[in-house]
Amino acid sequence: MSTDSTVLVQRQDYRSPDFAIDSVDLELFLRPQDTEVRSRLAIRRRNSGAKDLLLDGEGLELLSLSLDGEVLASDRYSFESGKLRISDVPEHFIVDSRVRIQPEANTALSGLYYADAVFLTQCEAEGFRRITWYPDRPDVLARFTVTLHAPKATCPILLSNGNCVATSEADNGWHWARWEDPFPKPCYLFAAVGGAFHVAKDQYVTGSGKKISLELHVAERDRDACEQALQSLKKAMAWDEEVYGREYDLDRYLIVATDSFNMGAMENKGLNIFNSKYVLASPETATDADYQGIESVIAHEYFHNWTGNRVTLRDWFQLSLKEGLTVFRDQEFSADMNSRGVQRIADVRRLRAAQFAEDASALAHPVRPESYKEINNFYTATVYEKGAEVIRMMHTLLGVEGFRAGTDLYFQRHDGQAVRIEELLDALATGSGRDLSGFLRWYSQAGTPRLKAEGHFDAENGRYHLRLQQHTPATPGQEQKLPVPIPVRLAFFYEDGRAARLPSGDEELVILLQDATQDWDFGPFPRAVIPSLLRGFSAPVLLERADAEAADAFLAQHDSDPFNRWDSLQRLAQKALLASIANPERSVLSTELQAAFAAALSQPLDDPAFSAELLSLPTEESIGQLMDPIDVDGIHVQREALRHALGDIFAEDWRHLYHDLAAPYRRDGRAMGTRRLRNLALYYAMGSAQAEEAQSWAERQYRSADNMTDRLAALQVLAFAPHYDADPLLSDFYQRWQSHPLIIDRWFSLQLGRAAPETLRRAQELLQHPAFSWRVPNRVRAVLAAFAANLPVFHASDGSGYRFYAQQIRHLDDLNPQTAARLATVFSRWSRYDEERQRQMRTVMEELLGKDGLSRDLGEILERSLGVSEERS
Ligand code: B3K
Ligand code: ZN
Repeated sequence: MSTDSTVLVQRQDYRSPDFAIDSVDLELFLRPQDTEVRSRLAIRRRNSGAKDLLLDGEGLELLSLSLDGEVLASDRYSFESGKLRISDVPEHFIVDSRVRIQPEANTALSGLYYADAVFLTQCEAEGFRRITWYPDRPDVLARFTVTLHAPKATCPILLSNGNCVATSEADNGWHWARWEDPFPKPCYLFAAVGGAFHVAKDQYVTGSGKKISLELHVAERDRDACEQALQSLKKAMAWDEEVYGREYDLDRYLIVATDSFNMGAMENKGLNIFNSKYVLASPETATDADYQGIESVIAHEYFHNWTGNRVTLRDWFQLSLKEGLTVFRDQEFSADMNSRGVQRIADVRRLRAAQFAEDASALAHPVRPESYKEINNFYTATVYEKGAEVIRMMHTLLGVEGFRAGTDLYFQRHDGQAVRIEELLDALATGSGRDLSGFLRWYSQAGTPRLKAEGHFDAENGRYHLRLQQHTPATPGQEQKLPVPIPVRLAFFYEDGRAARLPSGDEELVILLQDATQDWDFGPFPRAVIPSLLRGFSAPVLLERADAEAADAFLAQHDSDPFNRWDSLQRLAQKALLASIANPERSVLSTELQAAFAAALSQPLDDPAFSAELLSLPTEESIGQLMDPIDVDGIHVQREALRHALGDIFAEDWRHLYHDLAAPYRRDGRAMGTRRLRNLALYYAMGSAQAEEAQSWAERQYRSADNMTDRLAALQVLAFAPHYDADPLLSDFYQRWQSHPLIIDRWFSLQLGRAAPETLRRAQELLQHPAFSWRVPNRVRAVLAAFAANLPVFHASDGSGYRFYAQQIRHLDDLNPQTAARLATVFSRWSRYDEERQRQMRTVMEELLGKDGLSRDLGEILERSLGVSEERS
């Protein structure tokens, strides 16, 4: 391990920067193996006590260094663990440096890299130090001028942040372009791109009449797959004006798509760089879910222009200040563009799957962590998704207008600044006139609160008494927990399913639980009522109702809140599954569940996407979260049994749905929901006694589909079916789509879904396939993440799944530590399994920890997972 791998950065150690950077002039001479970076920094002292200047750098070959035009003598500067120290600097001065870097050898995809004949950058969080010597921290804001030089033939397009102010050609076939960004920014928002692209252009006119040129840069072969991204961008721009009063601030908005990217996308000022998964779509190549992913990620990066870029972070501990708020904004945008109820269900499903699991693992941490070794390890579901839930709770309490008054004040006060989460909370509180101080605890306390609800109807006085109690279990390093403010949205129903009005005339209200225990009293009501609690999932907690049994059966049929109706039905299914896992003799289909399914199937199909949600089985992961220890095999067997039972009992419904819902391709919400429901019917039919017939439906659907959603859904049910030989169809699929990397990613994953021992061999073979590449994170994830998601195979009792997976992580860590570390987080949940599996998971982690040249990224994840951070730091 490198020496600085043990440096623990602590939030409380923050010190404001000693020097300010007034301007940065960068000049890059782009060559794949040997790029020269010239930098001129105009620097000013801010802290009179500081004598020496410290700059960050990583993997830079220093070619020259001078101060105010004088080459620096070797006794004026020194190197110390990733830093360059220049001693005794004056008040104002200029530092010129020249360094050499190697973009093609950069497989970590952080800093400047070269992939698919394109030069790209990724600087968040600390990639800029891999490009030049610089104070690489978010609270140093500077004005950037960037000149890019490259051969015109291979790099006809040269892009950076802001406005292009000059271009010119040289005699040797090279050309250059100069870009100026008028907005001072931290270096993590710097971007530069050089390559050949097709440019899809559009225009957006802002509310104040400014014309913005929208330019999407994609590979030539993808020229017809740009429409969704451009439309989504225009919708997001209009929405941010309408809902937050925020206009775009540059003349151009540039997006570049690449297949080689560590995450989803990056919000660099005026020049977003995107994983092509979140840009490219056509009906033949993209699924409905892909279309929605594009809409949401395009919006997310666009919204960062105000929440992240114009107002940025003081330090990396504040990451959720931009990410939690921006996720909340993109969730609300998607809810406004699509069905609000279905959106909320999808968001909570993701929160529970990723964030609740994180809270229950050795990696549990607060939304604002207290320390880190590698900040890239904290781009987590907790910082993003739980962070968004905390914002949502405050939005629920303040209401639309109060919240808007708060964000207006936030932008007015902090535009151009680098701030903390406190500044946001203070602006929301002052702007709305409400006290939000208790919410800071949501940022400092890790763990998922348990919310216990007990209540009864008092027939004497017609009142409903409700007692709410909260308790947050201990998490690593945080034994004692205190109460947090929990907004609970609730409504009441009569036993005939009609909504009960409260004396105030409202049908719904929000109460705020602040203490460990609080009591409420509602009514009077003319007759008995049943409450619907935590509607819309108004707080990120685990709700335990004393009357769950009766309430779930009732609410699964009658709740008018789509989220709660869905959640009640899910709980009925989970309960039935847990009972039959514990006692495999009993039938897995309970009466309540059957009744709820029958009700869902007989209701009119106004919202087919919502019907599909109601009728979907809980995931294996979500059932596992309720078990201690997790019985992966039992879960899989019983879930398949339940699928089979529902497939048989409602065989006629599935058959009708499947045949009646067939329709030519359209792409509105209703058509997408209809496809989803129809493919769900196919899924149940394939798991039932009519499987053989359903198989022929699926084969026909695979061959004749006029869109990728249906084609892939058909292929998936066949590929996952235990006794079906899907290889002929899989090779047909490969032949058809081999020139489309995003589809070939699906092809890799599809082969790893079958819960059978031979899946391990398939995974091994896929790593040898000519189309597999260790350098492309999408491809690596297509195999490894899909493998880990196959619970019976990954958790095979002989440990073979763990060993295979760990071996690949070991290899990947040498190339791309960030992606290796992220994939390794699945092991952090080891303590949730039986003792033998625990031992096997710990063993492979311990072995990895001893690896030569272990990265700081992977090292930190393993140490925290094993609970050995103390000894090593
Ligand atoms: N801000 C980037 C994430 C950067 C991740 C660095 N490891 C994308 C986003 O959240 O919008
Ligand atoms: Zn973000």
